[in-house]
Amino acid sequence: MSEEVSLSLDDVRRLSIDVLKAGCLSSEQAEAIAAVIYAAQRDECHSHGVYRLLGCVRSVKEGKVNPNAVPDVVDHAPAIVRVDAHYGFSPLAFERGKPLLVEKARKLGLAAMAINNCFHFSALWPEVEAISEMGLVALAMTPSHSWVAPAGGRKPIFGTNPIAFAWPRPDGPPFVFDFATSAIARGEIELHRRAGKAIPTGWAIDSEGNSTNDAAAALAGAMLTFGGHKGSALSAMIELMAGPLIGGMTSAESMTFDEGVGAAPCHGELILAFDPKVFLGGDAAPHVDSAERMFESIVGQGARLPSQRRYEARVRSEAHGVRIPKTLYDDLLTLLPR
Ligand code: NDP
Ligand code: PYC
Repeated sequence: MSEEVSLSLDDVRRLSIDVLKAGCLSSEQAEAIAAVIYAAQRDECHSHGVYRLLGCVRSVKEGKVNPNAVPDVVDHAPAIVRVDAHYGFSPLAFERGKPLLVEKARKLGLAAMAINNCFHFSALWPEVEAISEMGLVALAMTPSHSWVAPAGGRKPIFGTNPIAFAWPRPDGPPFVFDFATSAIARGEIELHRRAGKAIPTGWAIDSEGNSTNDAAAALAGAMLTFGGHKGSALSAMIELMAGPLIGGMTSAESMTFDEGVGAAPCHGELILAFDPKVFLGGDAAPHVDSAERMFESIVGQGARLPSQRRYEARVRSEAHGVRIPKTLYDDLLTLLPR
């Protein structure tokens, strides 16, 4: 078993902010980024927790990211908010645009937020969860870099393209799912490589197009979509809706823009918010009840809801803090001023 370090959640927040500020990010950028990294580490989403600090700092050092970017929020159309992230990271752009998105969704029943020109490294669930905490249903999607082969092909053209959904519930945290349309997030393969662990069959092929269990060969080859042609079609939809539809780069264009420096992907993100009260008019209670009956019939047969593991991890981390590999902790310490 590899050595681990125990951290309190306050340590995680402080370490994240210190590393990001030492990496030259403005206080506002650093705090918005640290908030999503903190949430991911707390919920034991290791591929998007403090590990991501390494990539954020590298992306700034490579000169691609604007570390002082101040996003502009534009009231573009009755149902559309646009946020220009000005080549900063996405979390601050999301934070700045969210109030107008929520206001529009409450007024019209359905509103969209298009974020453009952002570097994107984070899990999407903190965003949809935040919108659902305001009583709205939310859907978010984003491309990444072209790492994933389409079903039936061998050359990477799609990103790992996550899609996340949240549904508010009356007596507890929302129903949330959030997954890559590749078989697994690329960050998870990177963590396997760091730990010297084999990856399961079905995640990726090597650069010759053969199935591989070697994480490094997978990262050099092509990742595979989840569910064959179904994940492939969903991934194409995300490329289109969070790419050309909003005037953003596709994953292939983001990869070209990167020029091989290995920065976080740069593109856009699409977030949709729906207000059930506007859809339903008068009394929403029967519809809330029917959703709750569906959740009951899932858990009632011993299946679990997506995010249940995450919510359990949250309670555990809030009580006991978190543990991260010592090798990762040591790598993070090298980014702090001596
Ligand atoms: P997983 O394949 O682990 O799927 C995650 C989702 O499925 C979660 O909602 C999870 O809930 C749920 N889930 C897992 N197992 C079960 C089960 N047995 N029953 C019910 N639900 C289950 O994650 P991925 O590797 O696909 O993605 C991980 C993260 O990577 C996501 O947060 C995503 O946003 C992020 N990502 C970000 C990208 C970007 O460009 N910014 C690109 C790609 C991924 P739970 O958490 O409770 O286990
Ligand atoms: O894990 O696939 C991934 C990923 C890409 C961008 C951010 N996370």
